[in-house]
Amino acid sequence: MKKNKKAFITGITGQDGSYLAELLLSKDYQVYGLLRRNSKQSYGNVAHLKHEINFLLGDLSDPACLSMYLSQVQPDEIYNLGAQSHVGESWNQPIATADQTGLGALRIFEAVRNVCPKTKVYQASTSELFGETKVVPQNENTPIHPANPYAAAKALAHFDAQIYRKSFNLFIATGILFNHESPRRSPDFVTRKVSLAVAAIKLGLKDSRIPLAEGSLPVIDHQSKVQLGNLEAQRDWGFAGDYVEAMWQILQLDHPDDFVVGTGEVHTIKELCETAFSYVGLNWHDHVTINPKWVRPIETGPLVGDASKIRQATGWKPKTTFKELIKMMIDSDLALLR
Ligand code: NAP
Ligand code: G4F
Repeated sequence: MKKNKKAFITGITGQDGSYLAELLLSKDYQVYGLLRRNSKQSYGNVAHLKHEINFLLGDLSDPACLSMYLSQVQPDEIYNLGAQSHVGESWNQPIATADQTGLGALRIFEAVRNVCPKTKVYQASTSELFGETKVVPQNENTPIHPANPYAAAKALAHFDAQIYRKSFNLFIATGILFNHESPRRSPDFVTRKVSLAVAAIKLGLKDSRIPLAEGSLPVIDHQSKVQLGNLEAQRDWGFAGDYVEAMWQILQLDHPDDFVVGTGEVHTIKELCETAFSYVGLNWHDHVTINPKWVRPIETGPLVGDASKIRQATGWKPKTTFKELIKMMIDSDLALLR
């Protein structure tokens, strides 16, 4: 009889965790998800799947619970997506970020080494590893040069993934993913902050139905403007649904390796605003203002991914264009706020 594969996902309530859980369930995996206990017993982005996922209450800060669960479940695959994933916030919470984002990964690798050394592990690395690089586009050989506490924590996890792979012959692969977004993205990130603002302004909302973004402020201010930071920053934005396919592909290979995942296309925050506001017939100049509070002490980039290696190894390529992604997010936010 064919055995269903077992996958253990950390960060299952987040954006990527939810798309990955859907993908693996569609492939008949048994899905186990590490769920942080919270006072509201909320399931985040996987509330719609709560009867299909085996939730295990725990935390990446607790090595005992990680070893216990991995020893009990003996998963075929682990996807370590759990992290304090907000770059701006990492300057305010550097120690928590180092612990969850950096040491959290190391605790997973240690548990795997001790209790399930045959399990394949995917580590969520990031384009932020390249930081202030002047090399464009970036690939797996581009020097690592973190420029914020989040990136430093991810660099620790990335280097340990490579060290544990070589030292203990473990299958630990990394995906160096460039920015990927979706209607499930938290409003703390710039694409969703903008898509929510566009929808709220288009619908003329001025009340408590307007969602909260960074610093728990409404996404638009009393003048119906969205307050942003650096409009010149450049990012390579793809769709999260496409990128979880790449994560799965990376673990289906015979050997663990590091893979850049991106679209190869770069846009400024200004272009994001122009595309988003013009989609609903508005001029972004009328609705965007700068608040220095959202300008970071050090900006990274331009971050642009050269995904030739994964394309060659697995055939993976992004399916969703930048414009399609922005439209998808705005359509979803218009429906949400209506
Ligand atoms: P996200 O939406 O912020 O989700 C983060 C997840 O991590 C949430 O489920 C969160 O749980 C969980 N988490 C945080 N601290 C934890 C802890 N101590 N113990 C257990 N779980 C914890 O992030 P995402 O966008 O899905 O990204 C997934 C991963 O890919 C992250 O590691 C991120 O750094 C990395 N990454 C993301 C991108 C991107 O553009 N999205 C690009 C490159 C790399 P709660 O719901 O309980 O908070
Ligand atoms: O949307 P962001 O906050 O994403 P950022 O910093 O690139 O990080 C995301 O992608 C990384 C991969 O490269 C992941 F590793 C990480 O976990 C996360 O998912 O900011 C994007 C850009 C930045 O240059 C920022 O300075 O947008 C600029 N920006 C301009 N105004 C803003 C704002 N960012 C935010 N969050 N809010 C603003 O008002």
